[in-house]
Amino acid sequence: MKICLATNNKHKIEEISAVLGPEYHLVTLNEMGFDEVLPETGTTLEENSLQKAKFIFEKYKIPCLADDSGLEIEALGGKPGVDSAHYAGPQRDSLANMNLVLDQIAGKENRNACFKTVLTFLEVDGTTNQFVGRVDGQIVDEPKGANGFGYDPIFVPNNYTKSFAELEANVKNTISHRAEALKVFVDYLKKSK
Ligand code: ITT
Repeated sequence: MKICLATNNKHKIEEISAVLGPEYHLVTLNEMGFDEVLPETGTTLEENSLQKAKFIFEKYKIPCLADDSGLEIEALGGKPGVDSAHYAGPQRDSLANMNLVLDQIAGKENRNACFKTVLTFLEVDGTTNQFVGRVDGQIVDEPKGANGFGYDPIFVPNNYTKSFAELEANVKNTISHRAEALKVFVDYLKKSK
């Protein structure tokens, strides 16, 4: 079965492809000739994930997998959350986003945070399922590491001392929010065969 990855984020494509492995026939939006911005006007990860999957499905009518993810910081009441990509403004700049978060939690003792992913899988007959993954951790004082993307340099997963950006990709891809959601997705695919 061909599955279209309904995302324009090349880091997500790399991570999803690495976790799923070669037995899945994944097709990117780029390979489909799609080069527009995906609509994301919802107020939750679930809504945005569903919106992206539906948008691509309606265009191409093939099974679609969309990913909406975000970082939730306890001391900020769950922000940046659904606004993670454009927290510091429409330029969607990761460094500016991280700096804003670090400014906002400066001096705060509570550093608890989690990353969440909501995957939406929309099948040719219209069947729609969502799969959720979460990883808990701490926000550090300064960005560290060069791997990964987005907020990875300021997030240290619980039971680790290195940030997601310092850990090797294969470690992140074993314990991350995205990996957790993908495990549930794979279980679903295996059961529905
Ligand atoms: P698509 O909508 O095209 O999938 P996007 O980058 O806009 O790509 P999101 O709307 O899900 O994706 O934005 C989530 C933002 O949260 C993303 O841009 C990163 O800044 C951050 N993020 C998501 N997953 C992350 C991860 O694994 N590590 C670090 N930051 C992440």
